[in-house]
Amino acid sequence: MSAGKFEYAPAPESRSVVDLRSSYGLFVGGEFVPTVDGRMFKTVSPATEEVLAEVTEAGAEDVDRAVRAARTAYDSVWGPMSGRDRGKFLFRIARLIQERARELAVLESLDNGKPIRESRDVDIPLVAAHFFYYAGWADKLEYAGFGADPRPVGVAGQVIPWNFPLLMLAWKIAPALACGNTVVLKPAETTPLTALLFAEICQQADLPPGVVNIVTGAGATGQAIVEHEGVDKVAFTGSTEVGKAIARSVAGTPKKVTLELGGKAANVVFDDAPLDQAVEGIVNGIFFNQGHVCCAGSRLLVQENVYDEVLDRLKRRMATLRVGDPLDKNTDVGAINSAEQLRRIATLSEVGEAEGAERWSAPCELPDRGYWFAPTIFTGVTQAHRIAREEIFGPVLSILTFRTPAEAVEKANNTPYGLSAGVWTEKGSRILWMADRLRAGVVWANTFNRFDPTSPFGGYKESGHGREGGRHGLAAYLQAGHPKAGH
Ligand code: TAP
Repeated sequence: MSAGKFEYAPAPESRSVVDLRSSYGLFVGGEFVPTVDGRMFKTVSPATEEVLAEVTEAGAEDVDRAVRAARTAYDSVWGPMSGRDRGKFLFRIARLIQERARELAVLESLDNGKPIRESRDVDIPLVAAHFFYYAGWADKLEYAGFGADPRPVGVAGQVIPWNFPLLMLAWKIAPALACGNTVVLKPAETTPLTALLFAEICQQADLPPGVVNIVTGAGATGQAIVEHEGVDKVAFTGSTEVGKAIARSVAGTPKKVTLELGGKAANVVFDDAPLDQAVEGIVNGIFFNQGHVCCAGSRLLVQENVYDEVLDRLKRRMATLRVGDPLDKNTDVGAINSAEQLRRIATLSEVGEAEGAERWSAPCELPDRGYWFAPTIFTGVTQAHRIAREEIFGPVLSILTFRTPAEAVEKANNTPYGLSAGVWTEKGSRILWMADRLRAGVVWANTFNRFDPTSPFGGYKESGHGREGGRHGLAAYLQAGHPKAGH
């Protein structure tokens, strides 16, 4: 963390790679178009509160236009197209993402607030990797284990959050298109810009008009997509609260639905773990992307006999984290995505103190403008505390202790969520023992926040249902149900 006062000095050479327009239309039927009623909203840089661009706010009529464009493209071009040809388009998109990687990374950091090192080295390479991976499946679907003649679902309505804007888009669009579906996607209100740049990439790739439609807006726009009768499949990533509302609204309709929701992952450190490596994993688990990560390791469970040592090393490591300008390549922790999210993090942290947990942050001054929150840990946390139960979705870690592996499992599973977990130990047998018992879709061993397009990702319990990524991720976009055993 930088010791001195942070001063925001834009990095002009980085920023100049982005050709920002002052306003953006919706991307419907292969063109940028205005909304029916001309309503617009502003998207700001969370690091400076500067307005980056104006974006159109789609209403129900605009969504209807996008769904019709998607249907026409599905019936006339994309549905009938061979998998081999669809794959060629996806490979072309993947290559264009690589070619325009720097521009995409800078724009992502500007609009989202995440450090450029992360958008450059993690988000955008993973976006390209997703398109490459699913491009490879497009002409091999009959070998994916869904029967001899797998069929697409039709038009997919996709609604995504703001924490990994372009990566969540890739997780949604790449498998949908590979399977022969067309899409209407809504990015989050606070991070629409990389989705709109992606729309330009679709044009550049000569993707047939209407195969990808991007409609910007707020929650009501998402709801209009979910409720549209012309949508065959709903894919949602976001909060458990909105996910439950979506599940209720599609119940009784023929729509297929996948929900990727919240999390409150346990990161479990045993006394035999390589502690320096574990501390890196703890820091990565909760401070990566400002903790705006559904699978963040937000509950640290440390074996009691190494608690003092782990805490000491963690505090020393936190004192070296640099918080500040997302476009600075030395920044470790960027800006909180919005004023609203900052309020939520601050409120829950105050609740943590009021309920008796002890709060600690390394000394650090934060900028006056923009949305910032110093990396924070809480000790003396009990399982009853709200900071141990609720998703904070920010750089705030709740630390608990345990004595035995059985107690670690019980505490780790004591949550309505079940998206991910981490285990740190030298013992291979203990990793397998824990992985068998942890009720989480992903269990990382001696690492954390590792993603790969070949690996399925998704939750147990209130973290949602369905899997994205890997061969399993194709199931959501095909008429057939589950992968057949033995494939
Ligand atoms: P939400 O508030 O749920 O928003 C997600 C998306 O849904 C946004 O595009 C939002 O639009 C839209 N939306 C809001 N109300 C809607 C409604 N009634 N009907 C349809 N769409 C609606 O979540 P968020 O705050 O953006 O994201 C944080 C949450 O996402 C966290 O809980 C996090 O754990 C979860 N998340 C989960 C995963 C996975 S893979 N499980 C990955 C990333 C994030 P606006 O942006 O305009 O509000």
